[in-house]
Parts: sequence; C-alpha cells; structure tokens
Amino acid sequence: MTSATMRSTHTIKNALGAALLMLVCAGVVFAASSMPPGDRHFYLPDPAASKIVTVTREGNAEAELTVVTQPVAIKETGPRETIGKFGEVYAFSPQTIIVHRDEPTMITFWNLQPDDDHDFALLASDLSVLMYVDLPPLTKTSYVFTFHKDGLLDFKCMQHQPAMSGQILVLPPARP
Ligand SMILES: [Cu+2]
Repeated sequence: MTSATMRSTHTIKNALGAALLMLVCAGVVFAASSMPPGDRHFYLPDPAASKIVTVTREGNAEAELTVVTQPVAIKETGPRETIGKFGEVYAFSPQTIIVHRDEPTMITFWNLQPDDDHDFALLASDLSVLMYVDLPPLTKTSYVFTFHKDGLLDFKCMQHQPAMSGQILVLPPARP
C-alpha cells in the first residue's frame, strides 16, 4: 500500500467514523424523543431540511457563540402583577444571531434556570420546523450549525411563546 493510498484509506475511515458518530448523536436525540415530557418529539434536520441547515452535536467550528435563557418576569422573583398579566416571561439572549453561510458555527445554549425546561425550534421561511431540540435546566447544550442559504430564519422556545423567540440572519461568506 502506498502512503497516498494509506492516507486516503485513513481519510475514508475518519469520514466513516464521523458519519457513525453523527448517527450515534442523532440516535441520542431520537432516543430522547421516545421519552419526552408531554408529547414533545425532538429531532435534527432531516435530509430535506439539511439543504437549508446541517446540524451536528460535535465537529470543528469556525465560529462560536453563546445564547442564554434569560428570566424576564418569573414566579420566583416577580413582579407578581406582570406575571398575572403576561404569565412567566423568558427571552433568549441574544435574540438576533448573525452567522455566515457555509461557516460551521457552534451555538451553545445555556439554560440558566434550575427548574425550567426550554427548547429550541428552528423554522424555515415557510414556517416548517427544521429541527427541534430540548434545552434541559442548568445545562449547556451545543450544536454545530452550517447554514447553506442566505436569509433570515426564526427560532422559538415552544414552551414560552410568543416572547421567547429570535431570528438568525445568514450572511454570505466572509471570504468568498
Ligand atoms: Cu423556554
């Protein structure tokens, strides 16, 4: 075996390993869907949705950012009148995320609440749900997103609507 052949075999093995890892990670997400609180069903983008955005649990990222879950008006701290009128209010911070197309970007969600579950649903422009994942209490949850189309996508925590929402703006690559 020439060293070039060995190298390419090695590359194929790495690619297979990465594919296997992605399957295992996807399996973890799907496994979570079989025991959701209520009837929540979690999933990453399917092949059709992956034409808009590819999402993996791990991988090399060229950009990273953190999104926290911010309490705005909650039962523990009030104000009581506000909660009486609006219910508990949370927000993603930041609510506007700007990324470059084709640049793998790791977004880590910090659920800061000890006793409140959040989730993350990413919506296509036709409002179909591209992915839906859980953000458990007091947990950092990371995904590597690679967006394949320029434009604006909405995201939501389905449990705290309408306030807990945001948008992702996908810009053309920084280095064409
Ligand atoms: Cu929430």
